[in-house]
Amino acid sequence: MPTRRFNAPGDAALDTLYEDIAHKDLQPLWELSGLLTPTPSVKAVPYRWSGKELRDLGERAGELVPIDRGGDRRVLSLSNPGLDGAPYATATLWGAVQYLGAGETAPAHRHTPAALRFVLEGEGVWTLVDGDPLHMAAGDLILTPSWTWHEHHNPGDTPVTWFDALDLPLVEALDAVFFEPGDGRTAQGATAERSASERQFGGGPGLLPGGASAPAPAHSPLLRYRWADTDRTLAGQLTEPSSEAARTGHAHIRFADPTNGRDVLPTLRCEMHRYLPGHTAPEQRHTGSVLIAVFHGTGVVVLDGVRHDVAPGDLIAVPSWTSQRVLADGPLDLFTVSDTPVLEALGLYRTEQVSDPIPAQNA
Ligand code: 1HN
Repeated sequence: MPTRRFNAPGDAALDTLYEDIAHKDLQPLWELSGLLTPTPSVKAVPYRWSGKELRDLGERAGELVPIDRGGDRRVLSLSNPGLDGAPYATATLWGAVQYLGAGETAPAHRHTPAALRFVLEGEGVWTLVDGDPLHMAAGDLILTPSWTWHEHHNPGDTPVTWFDALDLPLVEALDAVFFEPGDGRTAQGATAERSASERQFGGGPGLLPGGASAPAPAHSPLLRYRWADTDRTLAGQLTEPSSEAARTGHAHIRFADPTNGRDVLPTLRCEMHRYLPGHTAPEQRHTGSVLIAVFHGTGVVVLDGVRHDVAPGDLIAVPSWTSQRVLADGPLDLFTVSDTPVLEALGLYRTEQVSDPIPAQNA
């Protein structure tokens, strides 16, 4: 029941009106407050999960919990302390670590929420996306777009852990979640060194298949972005004297659909950042939320003025309109995934510089 503000005590006619309104499942706007806030009212809080703890707990789950227990995925979801126990990292983003033991298989299924994987360490796992085997090694980005079949295989003799991100909370809020399990059979046989998607769309910079273009899917047709390419591009930005990256000490790339430059998935933007000590990237905030996976290096991520020491494997939730700046001890490589394409498409993306770009020195 809204708090009443305008009726005088004992006004029986008004009391009856309010009761009748409530009885008809209506609410008077003039009694509601807190709907239109001057800036976003965000429930999720800025938060860091420790990579070491995520690894330890994943390993223990690997020993104690069989892979087929619940959804055929051994996944620890990031549950933001501001979200009342929901298994969501922010209002719109699911984040998790997934642990696949030596010799294990996570069988095929598909769902409308889109997913991506960023490999934090190790290699040797294959994810098949609509039957196309994609090898996963440290630093690789692997896409499993909406409604594509996907299954994971670890034929090696060491467990592999990776970071999963999905737009599940967003798709759930839109009442658009569909899920279909596979038939339980998993793919067998040899896997190609380069996936079909890479052979067609990852041949080389600016080289795309000729001929009439097929109707474009809503996602990138390139499904694996290799670390060697990402690393070389970041290093190239920093060594090119005329680049903004060289001037600021902050290189960043956006993973894009090679056919049109758009984001890799309609709902999710992926980026890789390399910060050097003393860089001058400004403190800023923007609408929409971000998850950060720390890949290489150590430093501090300052969120709404609170310092979070970071190390490889750490995962960080940056809710909407949280001010953010990064301090690097040495080269610091951060993978980020955000819902920015959604905010941009809806005309809701806003950004604000919070302070002057002074060199970001770590204490
Ligand atoms: C999923 O399908 C995977 O396929 C991982 O690896 C995490 C979290 C929620 C819903 C589906 C996967 C997931 C998921």
